[in-house]
Amino acid sequence: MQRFVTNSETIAAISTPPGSGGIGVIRISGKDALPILKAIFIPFSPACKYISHRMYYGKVVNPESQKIMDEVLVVYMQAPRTYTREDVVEIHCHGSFLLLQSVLELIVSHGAVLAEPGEFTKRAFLNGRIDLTKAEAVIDILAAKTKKGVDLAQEQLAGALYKRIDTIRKALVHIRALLEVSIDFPDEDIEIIDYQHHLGRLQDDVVIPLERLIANADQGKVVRDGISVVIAGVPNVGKSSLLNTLLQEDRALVTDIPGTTRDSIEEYVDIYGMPVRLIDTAGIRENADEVEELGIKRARDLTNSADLVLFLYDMSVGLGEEDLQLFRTVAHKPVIIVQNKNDIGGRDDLPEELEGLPTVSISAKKQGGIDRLKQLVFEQMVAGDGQWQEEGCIPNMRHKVSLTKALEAVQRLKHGFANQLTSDLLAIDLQDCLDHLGDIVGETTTDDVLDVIFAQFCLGK
Ligand SMILES: Nc1nc2c(ncn2[C@@H]2O[C@H](COP(=O)(O)OP(=O)(O)OP(=O)(O)O)[C@@H](O)[C@H]2O)c(=O)[nH]1
Ligand SMILES: [Mg+2]
Repeated sequence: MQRFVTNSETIAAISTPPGSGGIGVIRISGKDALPILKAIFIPFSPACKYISHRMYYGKVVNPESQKIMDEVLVVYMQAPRTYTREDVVEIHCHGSFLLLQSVLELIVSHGAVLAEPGEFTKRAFLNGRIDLTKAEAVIDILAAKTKKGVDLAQEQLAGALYKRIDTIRKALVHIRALLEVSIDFPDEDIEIIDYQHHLGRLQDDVVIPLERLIANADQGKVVRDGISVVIAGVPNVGKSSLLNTLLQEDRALVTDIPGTTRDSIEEYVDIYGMPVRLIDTAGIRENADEVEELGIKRARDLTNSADLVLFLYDMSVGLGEEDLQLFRTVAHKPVIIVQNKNDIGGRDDLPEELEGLPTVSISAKKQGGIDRLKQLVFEQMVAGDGQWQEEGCIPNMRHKVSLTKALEAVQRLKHGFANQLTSDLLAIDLQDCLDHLGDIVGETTTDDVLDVIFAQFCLGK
């Protein structure tokens, strides 16, 4: 099913980020893009013929006041070889935000409407240029926090997920075609439905690929969204020093006074290409003052919701009773034991309670053992068989919901085949499965879901 935009207005927006830069780009899309350009742009070369995909140099002039607004480069791109598949014009102005705003106002006064966030990409989707997984990949590329995130989003933009879904759908459509033959000739006295054969095909071509994609979504979630890692420990063990070392910047205050960090501090760090939300917390101890107590409460809450805890203690003084008490409050979480201050010696033997846990000895101050620590964090993040890494394909949570529903439908379908139900009954579950797969690529997705997806975009994209 192909969707088409009906009654589409010409839209315009500033497509470069807010703030000032060397240049700023205004994008216009729709049937009036070129007439609007001609109304406000005067080319320096009289030979300018607005050949598609060619840049022209000239000035933007307000036709009423004759005021010159900027010297610009413009490009007209004729439909359908454009981002939206409509006529598109880009005006490359100087990068002042106020200037861009006034040029945009001029464009609007000539008949364009301001684009909603994501509206250019939405039109690309509605005009059939990209499927929904690719549109979402554009969001992911814009939002990616690490190189790895960009790589994965690019795979999706190149159609990695779409192709897998499409292969599954083709298998189902093939079975549906065979079923339809038997619906058309119900009175023929031959057994047209080869139940056993279909069962095998469903298992190999539909169930197994769906299960793999769902597993990828679970395991790969960390690459997409990152994980939160809390640094926990009693006061003065070097939590803030570790945050600074991992960030390679003096972000948190470090002093030898216990209780320095009163409120939690969060920063993103890149660990082998994975986004990690690293949180330094107030040292947890008894008998803290009122303000510190609030920080400690927050530290406990953050630790409880973290994906991974770095439990830090000072190995130069050894693991004390206070450390052990704190450890017991985090022991139910995935934990890495971090023995800090190894530059001033100490003992690295651990009580039985902590044995067998991933452990690393470091010096936050002298930056020793940090690579080993990063490695341990990375291993915790990518636990599992790492299949998604090979496949380069990680469905997001929206996809996962639809994949799971599709899998449920195909399980019912298998049940139907096993019980040799009639073809018209089988066709219901089969269609159900196809519909859920259609949701992923955007063919059967409802308008309100589409609105939610495209609302995640920034303006001008
Ligand atoms: N020798 C040595 N000193 C360290 C190391 N890491 C931290 N320190 C020192 O230990 C003291 C406390 O460090 P912080 O990073 O402020 O410790 P913290 O755990 O954040 O302390 P609170 O915020 O008070 O809970 C400072 O004087 C640091 O310089 C280390 O690896 N080796
Ligand atoms: Mg601190």
